[in-house]
Amino acid sequence: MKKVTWTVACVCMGLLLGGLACFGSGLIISEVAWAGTAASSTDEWIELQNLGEVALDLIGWQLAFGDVLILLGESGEDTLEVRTTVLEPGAFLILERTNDDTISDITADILYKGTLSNSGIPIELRNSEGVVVDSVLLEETGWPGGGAVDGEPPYCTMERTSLGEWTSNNGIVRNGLDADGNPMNGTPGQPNSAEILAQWAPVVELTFPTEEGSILSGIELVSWIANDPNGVDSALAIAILISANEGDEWTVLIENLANTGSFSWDTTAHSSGGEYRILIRASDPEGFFGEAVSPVFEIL
Ligand SMILES: [Ca+2]
Ligand SMILES: [Ca+2]
Ligand SMILES: [Ca+2]
Repeated sequence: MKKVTWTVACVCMGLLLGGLACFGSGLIISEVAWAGTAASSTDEWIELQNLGEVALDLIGWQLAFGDVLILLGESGEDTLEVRTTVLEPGAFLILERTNDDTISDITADILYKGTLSNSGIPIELRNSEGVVVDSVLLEETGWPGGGAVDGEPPYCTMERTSLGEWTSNNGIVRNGLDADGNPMNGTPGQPNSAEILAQWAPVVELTFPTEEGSILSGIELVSWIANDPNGVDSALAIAILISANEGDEWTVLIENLANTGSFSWDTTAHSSGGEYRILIRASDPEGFFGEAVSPVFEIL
């Protein structure tokens, strides 16, 4: 798949904020760059997001890990500078370690000090009453997402999904530059990569054949409907693939069809019996695709 920069992603931002609302109802820990960046492993940063419907006064809120205590609304021992004290609904809060060059093209909301160990360290987000409202829990192997120099991709951040789970930045949807000006494998100040990708991929529905075990013969009309959530439906290209072994191997039957339509398929070109499946693949001009697969059918 082609790598795409953030400019394209802005198109679907409204949808994404709605999508993120299925998890959490207030401030959450959204992304953690515990390994730093390609420029420096000490260039760690953290992203929080207000999933609530009202602006949040951050005075009294805290982010804590190990013996590090970052006050979010005011300066403190580990909080070097605070530039944002009220977070609007949907807005992100960017915390950069040590100085504002950590993410060189984005202005931090908070500068802090303190290390996120690469072997993992639990993180707690506490509200102004000291109640833990969100946290990062470790897995047996350490961090539940993200990676360092040997990560795939390298220095990928740990990103929250709309279900509240942790995953790694996919290296496809990303923004921000590190201290050396390299693009980062993260999404500071923007929705996380899995959310964007889910919103970008074309959606395709196979409308025939759809019945398990049906028997096709002669000329059959394979039909489909496809649309692109962040693009023009008519720009989609449809390919039809066929498998004679339940989907283990696929052969292209025909390509470059319209996003919605049907194809008169001469089944007599294929041997009788067999366990056939049809796959419809819809590709958009950005290189993303969505697929629909039929149930197994026979050809007579
Ligand atoms: Ca680290
Ligand atoms: Ca910065
Ligand atoms: Ca993000």
